[in-house]
Amino acid sequence: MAEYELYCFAQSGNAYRVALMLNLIGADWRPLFVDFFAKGVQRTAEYRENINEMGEVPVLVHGSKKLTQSGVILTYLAEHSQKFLPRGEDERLEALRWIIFDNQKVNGYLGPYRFLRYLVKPPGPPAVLEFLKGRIDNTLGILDKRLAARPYILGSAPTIADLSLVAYLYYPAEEFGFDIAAEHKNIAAWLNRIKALPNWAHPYDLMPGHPLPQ
Ligand SMILES: N[C@@H](CCC(=O)N[C@@H](CS)C(=O)NCC(=O)O)C(=O)O
Repeated sequence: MAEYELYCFAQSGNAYRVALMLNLIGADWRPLFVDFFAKGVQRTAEYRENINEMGEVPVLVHGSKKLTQSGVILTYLAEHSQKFLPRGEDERLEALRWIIFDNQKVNGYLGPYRFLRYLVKPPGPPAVLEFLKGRIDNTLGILDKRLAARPYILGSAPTIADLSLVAYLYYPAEEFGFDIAAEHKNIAAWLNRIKALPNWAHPYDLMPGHPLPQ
């Protein structure tokens, strides 16, 4: 049995944060497939009772611990591995600030936008998509500006803040209908830097469930 088990599915950027971190730290891990699309497993009473009361992936199992919320899991893995760990109080708080901004606004808007535009049939209402796209453009602009002055979110080294923020940004441009990297040159350079880290892998190669059945 692997040391770590991760409840996940390929299309989930929220789960990708954790899968990527596990790979980058060289952890012994295996994915446990959650059939989100065909069966809505995460919405069943059984899942909520036994796996995650919040009805979400990712869920990380490590020994007797079962952790949810990617920001919590990344913090746990960083502390255990001493890798991608923000150092000192200022860095810790700064990483937390960006992880919350990410959860609420960067991937918090990109996730639902991609879901309503690409993953559900028929797609969501145009007015909702237009609202989300406006919010996405604004938050990506903030992220791009942050990265103009430094190679990684906190400075010269990658931390869990970077691994959180990249969560949805490697998915194909056609899923969003616009090319994030082409439109934001500092984000593009940062994505390439993270992609060059040893053991980086694409979400569709790390987690089960891609491609979706037609
Ligand atoms: N803030 C959470 C977000 C987790 C989340 O929203 N996961 C999605 C999949 S990408 C989910 O499981 N949604 C459940 C549902 O829509 O029923 C985290 O970072 O872990």
